[in-house]
Amino acid sequence: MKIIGEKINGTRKLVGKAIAERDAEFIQNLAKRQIEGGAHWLDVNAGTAPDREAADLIWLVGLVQQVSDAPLCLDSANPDALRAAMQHVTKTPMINSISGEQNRLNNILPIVAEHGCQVIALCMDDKGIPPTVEGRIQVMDKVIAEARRAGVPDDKVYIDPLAMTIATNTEAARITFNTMRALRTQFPQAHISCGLSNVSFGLPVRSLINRTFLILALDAGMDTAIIDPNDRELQAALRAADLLLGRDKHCLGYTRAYRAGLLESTAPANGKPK
Ligand code: THG
Repeated sequence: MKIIGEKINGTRKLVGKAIAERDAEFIQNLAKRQIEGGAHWLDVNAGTAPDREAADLIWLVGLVQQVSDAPLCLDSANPDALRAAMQHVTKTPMINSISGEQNRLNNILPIVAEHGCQVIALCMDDKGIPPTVEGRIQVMDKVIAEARRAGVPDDKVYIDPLAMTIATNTEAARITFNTMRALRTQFPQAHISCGLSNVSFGLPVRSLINRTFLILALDAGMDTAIIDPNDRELQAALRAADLLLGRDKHCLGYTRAYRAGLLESTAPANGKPK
């Protein structure tokens, strides 16, 4: 599975403060640590203040690129901010995101097509997030058709079926997993991605729910996730699940992670003598 590091997100309190105060060291540390944790892309979200977003995003892009060669995942719904940031990236970034919303199809999809970007596509439109699997697939039928028409091939699209909180609807995760299974069949060349943390919103021990969701989503066909790469338990669960699902040839990823000391939890799990 590929990892998009979630931490440089201006909607998080401390990151928002670091952006407002131009605290370069704070942001660059987040970038470096996530790369050490194995992130393949770094999500960069400048927050949602319309008057500052473009300038803040450009500042973040420059800083992150000083300490990391990883491609960025530009997380914004604002076409002007995205276009501005595109002028400053050194590697072709992933764009997060398009959806069935007309504004995004009209104004963000052309940026994706013009620059040959990979793109996250959300299963929602101007009417919101459809409550059923069928509704989410219908939205994606339209988005993929528009993407193809614009010249964006399916294998550059990372479909996000959207994870809603389980606290208010205990069917929410099952709908997400079933949507993933349907997407796998419908769009075999496309990738399937997801941001996990919404699913546990409002419940205690969120990390337990998040990592269990991750394992079930991997079985449903997810190949990319927006996560905290520095969450050890999440990483260990991920490697074991990849192994058990036959996605780790010769157990190489697992044994390498073991030798790097990444798999032992901090508490003894099974009482096995050392
Ligand atoms: N889909 C897509 N993009 C997304 C989301 C999605 N971008 C934003 C969000 N959802 C994913 N990013 C985050 C970033 C941080 C957190 C949650 C989601 C978060 N972090 C904890 C905090 O701020 O306290 C710290 C880490 C943790 O506890 O795991 O909550 O769904 N396409």
